[in-house]
Amino acid sequence: MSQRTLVLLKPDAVRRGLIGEIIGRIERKAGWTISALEMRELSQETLEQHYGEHKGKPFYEPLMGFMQSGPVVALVVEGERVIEGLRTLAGPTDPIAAAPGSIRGDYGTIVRENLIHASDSEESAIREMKIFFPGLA
Ligand code: RTP
Ligand code: MG
Repeated sequence: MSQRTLVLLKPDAVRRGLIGEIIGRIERKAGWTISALEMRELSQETLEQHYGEHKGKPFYEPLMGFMQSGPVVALVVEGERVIEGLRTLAGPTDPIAAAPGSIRGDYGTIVRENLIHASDSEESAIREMKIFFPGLA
């Protein structure tokens, strides 16, 4: 089942020079392709749309600040079961709980600065792709 998902390489990944490493892992998965890619800084409005489900939680404001601490790389990735697959490749939210071999498990230690976002469902993917790539068919 071919799907599309929205991925963000968070500001820590960009700052630490891990763009190539992370995109390389995605590209090496059989049959997955990158169908859109852009580096950009995120406005408060864009972030509120993206992370609105977390508004009011204790980590929300620090998350907003972190996500605006530098540019991110936004991508749409397309391929077989890519929504579940990218969540697996990223690993759990807490990098210390993430297995080595996953992106968060290999490179992260801090929950907030966990390198990558990937849509968590088909519904989220459609919603998030519209936020970051409104022109995408
Ligand atoms: P994401 O949405 O970024 O792909 O991450 P996720 O689904 O694994 O985790 P989620 O619960 O949606 O949380 C969104 C992001 O907020 C930061 N966070 N900080 N306790 C904390 O300090 C905390 N909890 C979450 C992380 O950057 C997390 O990825
Ligand atoms: Mg999430």
